[in-house]
Amino acid sequence: MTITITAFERSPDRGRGLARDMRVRWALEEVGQPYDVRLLSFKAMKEPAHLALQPFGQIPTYEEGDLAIFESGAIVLHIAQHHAGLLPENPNARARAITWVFAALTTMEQPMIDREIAKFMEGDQPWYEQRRSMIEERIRQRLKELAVRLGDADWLDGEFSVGDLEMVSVLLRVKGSGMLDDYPNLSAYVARGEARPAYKRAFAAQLAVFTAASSG
Ligand code: GTB
Repeated sequence: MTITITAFERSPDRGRGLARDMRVRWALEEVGQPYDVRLLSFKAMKEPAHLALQPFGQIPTYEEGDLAIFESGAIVLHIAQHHAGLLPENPNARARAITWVFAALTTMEQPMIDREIAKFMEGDQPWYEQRRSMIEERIRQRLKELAVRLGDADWLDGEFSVGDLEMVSVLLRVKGSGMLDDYPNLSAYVARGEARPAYKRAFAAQLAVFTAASSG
């Protein structure tokens, strides 16, 4: 059955792989599943046809046969559960890999989202600088704790898993800020993720969409 995902017709991240279809593309590339992409304008994302698939009018979504789901974390987990390559066979190791998915999407990512919301929605407020430094302190604390846990391992729990896919994706959100530079093992961890052939194929595919939209 054909897998179809949705992505921005013209991504605000300008093809830097930060929009969340990238995580789904990466997972599909890791497990070797071909997929189609339906590109959406911001207007189309808020229309009934898309709202029926994604009640918040966002990308990405995932359709396969009579299954339609949304939330990139749920989509990536679905892919990992139905195809070999992203979850260990051993039940305990599997549970730990899933734990890292949640750690990435909640404990690690939340303050990063707060930082971006503060920048775009509150950047002109007189108290913005104070808020920004408070949020960045929370992010640094999480980075420090993660760096301690990762130590000199390649991946968070043995072999590369869906937990690493989500964690690297989340850390990429702050790569441009310089905050990762204080944690060389985390920088190297992110670089290992980006060096994976599946990541590179996914990145190239989403960049090609932006390049085509910009030249058209
Ligand atoms: N929790 C949902 C999920 O994981 O699927 C969140 C989905 C989401 O935030 N989608 C965003 C969206 O559709 C795009 S990815 N936004 C449109 C809207 O809400 O109207 C988030 C994103 C957007 C832009 C950048 N960027 O420019 O760097 C990075 C990430």
